[in-house]
Amino acid sequence: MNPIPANSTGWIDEYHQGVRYGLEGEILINEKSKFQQITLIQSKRYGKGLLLNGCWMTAEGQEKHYHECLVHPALCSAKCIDRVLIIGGGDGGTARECLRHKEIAKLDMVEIDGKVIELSKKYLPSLGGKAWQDPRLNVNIQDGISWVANSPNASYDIVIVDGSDPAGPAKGLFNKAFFKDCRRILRPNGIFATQSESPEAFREVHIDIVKTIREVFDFADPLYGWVPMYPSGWWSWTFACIDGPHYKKPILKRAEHISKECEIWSRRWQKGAFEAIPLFIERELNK
Ligand code: SPD
Repeated sequence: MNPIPANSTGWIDEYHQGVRYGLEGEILINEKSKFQQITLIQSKRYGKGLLLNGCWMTAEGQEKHYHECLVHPALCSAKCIDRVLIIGGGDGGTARECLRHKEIAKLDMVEIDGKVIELSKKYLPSLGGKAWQDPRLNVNIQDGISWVANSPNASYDIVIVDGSDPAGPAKGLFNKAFFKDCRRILRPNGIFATQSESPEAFREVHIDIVKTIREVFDFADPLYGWVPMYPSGWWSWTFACIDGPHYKKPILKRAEHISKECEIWSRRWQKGAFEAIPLFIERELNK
């Protein structure tokens, strides 16, 4: 776990070997839940922010860079989006973006750490916004891995994994057994989406995630964008399907409606982001 010292210079950093990624601000809350160290900060530049085990998760002024890119490639492209599952996502940002889609009838969200939800509602209310009151949202405080393992076959149109980094409570959200269960619970035309780390700061981890998803799903592709506060700023999300790369073809009417209120995501942005695969990653994936 990364240390979070309330240091004298007012910089709050995520530390890795030889590098650190920081925002200037002050620590509001720094407490240990049953699962992890939860830190909430007030930053000078990007509003309030959240770290788990010393790693950046989100900040009010940057969350759209992450949540729009995780949610809309899947939700704008799948034929049917009646039943949706989010694993993780305790700050509420992923649920908020999902529930902008009126075609969703039921959204199950499974977050292992109730404390993350409680503190996000209090300190980051704009992330969840109206989603917390939406009757379509069904929040479950429990382990996402067992939720997926116990869900019936073909029970969801969309499965979104909004976990933290592959260590601590989120470690089991990146292995083959978990991805296999995600495939099993997807309906035939469904789309799976997960955050898949940085192609620069965590190159090996990123490659391993994409390769593992490709071993499980018939179609899978990483999409590249930016979350400036995350390690290196360069980030990725990976989408997968069983019967064709549906995530690459957003439905025009739905996409136009959704992108009207987006900051980052649009059909055009998405097209470029799938194409923007760095050559070193493409070589590794083709080996
Ligand atoms: N190091 C950042 C990994 C991304 C984790 N998910 C962010 C949660 C935002 N809902």
